[in-house]
Amino acid sequence: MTPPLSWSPEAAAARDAGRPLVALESTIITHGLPHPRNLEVARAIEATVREAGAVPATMAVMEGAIRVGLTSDDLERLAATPEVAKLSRADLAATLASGRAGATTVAATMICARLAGIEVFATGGIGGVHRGAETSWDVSADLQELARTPVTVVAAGAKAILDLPRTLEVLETLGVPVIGWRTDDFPAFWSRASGLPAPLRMDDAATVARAHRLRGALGIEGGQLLANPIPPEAEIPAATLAPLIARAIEEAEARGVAAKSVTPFLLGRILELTEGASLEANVALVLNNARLAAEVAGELAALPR
Ligand code: PSU
Repeated sequence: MTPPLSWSPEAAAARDAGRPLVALESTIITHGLPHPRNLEVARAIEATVREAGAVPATMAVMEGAIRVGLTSDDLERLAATPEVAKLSRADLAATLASGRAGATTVAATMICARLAGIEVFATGGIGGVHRGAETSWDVSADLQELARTPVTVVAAGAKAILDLPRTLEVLETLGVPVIGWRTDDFPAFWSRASGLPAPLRMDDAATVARAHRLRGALGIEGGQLLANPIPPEAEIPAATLAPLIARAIEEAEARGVAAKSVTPFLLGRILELTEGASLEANVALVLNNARLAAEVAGELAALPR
């Protein structure tokens, strides 16, 4: 059985012409951003990739196929559909088999990108080790996927709602290269710095692209996390956010929010508690990541396979 990939005309044309492609996820649209802003932002992310010289391929599951690139109508439909499944490695095949629609998380988007031959993917922030994971065992499948699937993920670090020191520990254990983009400090999503050192640092996209290909050549499985700090003018200082994050986590615990619902719940509460400021920061950092991913994709397209 061949993987059921369904390419958009734009993405297929780019593939056939050997143009640089950037994979994008759909969970950020369905679970990360509020409707109707989610549609506007999804379009802005795609436009940013195009302006930076690459072609966007937003991934989603629809009608039994993995969509590699969504048409404008598909994107509109997905952004407006409530209760879309949030797909990771565990449920990707099952959802395809059922014919139901699903949005791809970082983990699932990496799998789809690899199947489509796309080496770089832009998102907001990866999932990681949740605070209190020593009792809840809540660790995002995104971390394991980075260890297994050869895709370079451009993100503003891991979301600041997480336990960032433990997230970095797990990435180290799994052998995932965590590369600070023009920074020595691991970014904290809405804030530029977490106060934790980024294990690696790179300052030019050509080196990121070469390192990606070299991992493959060396037979080292897995991808890379390119940690790109939010632009300075858009950041929210970590000290402003800390008490709001703590409050949102307390509320999640009190309400018994668990598993896949934790991240969307916390993002939603922090949006309310910051009176929308966290959303503007989230948008700014995603667009920033889309631009950098397009640059890396351009460098990858220039390298021999
Ligand atoms: N980046 C954002 N917003 C999001 C996400 C990423 O700016 O909502 C999504 C990604 O799909 C990521 C998921 O895989 O959050 C993490 O969810 P969890 O912690 O349940 O693994």
